[in-house]
Amino acid sequence: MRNDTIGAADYRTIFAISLPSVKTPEMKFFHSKNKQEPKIEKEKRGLFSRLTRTREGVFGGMLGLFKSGKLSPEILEQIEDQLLVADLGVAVSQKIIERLKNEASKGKLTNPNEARAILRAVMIELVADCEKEEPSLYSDRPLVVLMVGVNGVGKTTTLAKLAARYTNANIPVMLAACDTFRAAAIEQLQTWGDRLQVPVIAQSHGADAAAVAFDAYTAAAARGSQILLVDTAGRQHTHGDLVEQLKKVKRVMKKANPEIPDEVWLTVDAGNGQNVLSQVAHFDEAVGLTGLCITKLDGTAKGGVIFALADRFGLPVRFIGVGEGEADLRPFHAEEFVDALLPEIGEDAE
Ligand SMILES: Nc1nc2c(ncn2[C@@H]2O[C@H](COP(=O)(O)OP(=O)(O)OP(=O)(O)O)[C@@H](O)[C@H]2O)c(=O)[nH]1
Ligand SMILES: [Mg+2]
Repeated sequence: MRNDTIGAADYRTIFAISLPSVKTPEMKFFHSKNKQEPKIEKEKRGLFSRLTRTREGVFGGMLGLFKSGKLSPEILEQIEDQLLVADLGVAVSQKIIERLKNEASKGKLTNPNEARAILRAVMIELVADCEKEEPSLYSDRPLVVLMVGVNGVGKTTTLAKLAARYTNANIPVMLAACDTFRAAAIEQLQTWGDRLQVPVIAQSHGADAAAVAFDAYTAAAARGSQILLVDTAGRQHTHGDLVEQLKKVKRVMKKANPEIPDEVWLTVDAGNGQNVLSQVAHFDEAVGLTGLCITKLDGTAKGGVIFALADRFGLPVRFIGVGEGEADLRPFHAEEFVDALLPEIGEDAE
């Protein structure tokens, strides 16, 4: 039976993904194009297979350390080393160690299963506040998301994955090619636009990025787009001119509508480890961040950096990138993420 028109709530249930709600008195309807959207179990399995490096490289071995049922100082030291390898950072690693010691002193840590349960609880606690509802859409103007970050972290790819995600839910998207700095950046975005059949507003290489952003918002509002995703040039946060240009993009956007951008998302590469902490601090100071996208979790054993970020900044983790394809983007769910990092006992931990 064909069922092309389904309500947003039904859509969420059927496809088990959280989509943004729409700020409108009347109900918005999403049309399903993609009947093959993964169910939550499939998504979970997918995530599990993508986080193999951090899970097997770090947490599997670590749970094995609890086999003796004793938490000697040497074992605690090895556990801390493993946590540091996964890039949870010193502060978070020490918090976890303290918790383990505390539970051990109550006699609650006598085997790997108990260790897993305690680790799971403490890790979920650490990142629970980073899981947030997706921002609501507006009925009368596009939601504007400004994507920022240093070179090569995956901003443009993440933006394209987001465009695919919204397009699949029949939410009209527009892209703004505001990376006018790097040669070929505009073409890269246009290629994605062609592939996803999403309009791209662009000028030529070297054009004023702020002017492109202004035009793109005007076009998106005129054409009834519900989301405008703005690509920007990869810049080192220490590169003063480019940071100023980014601030200008934000300022000029506000001339089109003082409320925009609604969201400023910093993309960081999980493989960059603790360096991402200074990236977040600098970009937050320069343009005010409302969320993070954490990419390349599939290619690194440093997936623990999310815990360090949560501990230090507490910013929402909007999405995680687990591959190069357009479907390799997941909303961040604390429990699902931790479950994908911790092997079941009798599996990798043996
Ligand atoms: N394995 C993996 N690769 C990714 C992921 N996200 C992005 N990439 C790859 O990272 C590389 C850089 O991605 P871009 O999206 O061009 O990065 P960018 O931040 O826009 O780069 P600049 O515009 O040069 O600053 C590309 O080869 C992407 O395919 C991810 O989640 N996993
Ligand atoms: Mg780019």
